[in-house]
Amino acid sequence: SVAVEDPKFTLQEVLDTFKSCLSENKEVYLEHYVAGWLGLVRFMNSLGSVFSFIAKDAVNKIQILINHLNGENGAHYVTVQSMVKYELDNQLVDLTKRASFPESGCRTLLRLHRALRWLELFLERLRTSTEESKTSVMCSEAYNESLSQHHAWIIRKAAGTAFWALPGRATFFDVMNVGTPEQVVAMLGDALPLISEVYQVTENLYAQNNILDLP
Ligand code: 1Q0
Repeated sequence: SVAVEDPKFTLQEVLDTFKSCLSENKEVYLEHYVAGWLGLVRFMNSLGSVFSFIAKDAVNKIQILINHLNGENGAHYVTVQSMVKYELDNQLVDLTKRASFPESGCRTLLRLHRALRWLELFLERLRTSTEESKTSVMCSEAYNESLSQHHAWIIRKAAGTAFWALPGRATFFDVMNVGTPEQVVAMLGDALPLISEVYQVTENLYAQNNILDLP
């Protein structure tokens, strides 16, 4: 189970997974992308059960992508680039409304991709925060600047409520299991440009294929 806690698990390892996502010619390996998300979900689960409705949706989407990867057409799902090409070339994506392909790789990954932007904004705030900074404020600011624009009112409401239950900055730093606050800040400084690059490569690919608004 992905919820099992491993005491040796650190946020550093999770963020390193995103580093291994990018191939030499800037393709995004789906296997590592999915592994990165599984790691993030483990961290979210360790923050408390208020977040389980969020974790559950993330796990559902991760599982859909794993099923594609392990399915009979798995060879087409090695990279996000090959996935997009394969699904679009074979009309396996609902472009205007959800109908025949509610679990296309393209629409499923798009949800995680939007959440990755939230993560980038949140971790950047955490990196530059002071001891007095409130995680709930950093989290909701990051959310309002990114994911919330894609969420219905009821989801925004539920997310906003969950943010108030976030542990404080010190607990966050502890749970990351990276070391002193200075080491956390340094680690985030190293990792963020890589997350940002994975995000940007995916964003450009989706923009070029006109699939940034998949239902
Ligand atoms: C740390 C607190 C986590 C806060 C996460 C912020 C995101 C809030 C999102 C709330 C909505 C989730 C419920 C379901 C929404 C779906 O409707 C939506 C659209 O999907 P669909 O199929 O209906 O079109 N789904 C999504 O938008 C996907 C959302 C996935 C969110 C995954 C966030 C996982 C983040 C984990 C990182 C946590 C740890 C960071 C570092 C902590 C270090 C200790």
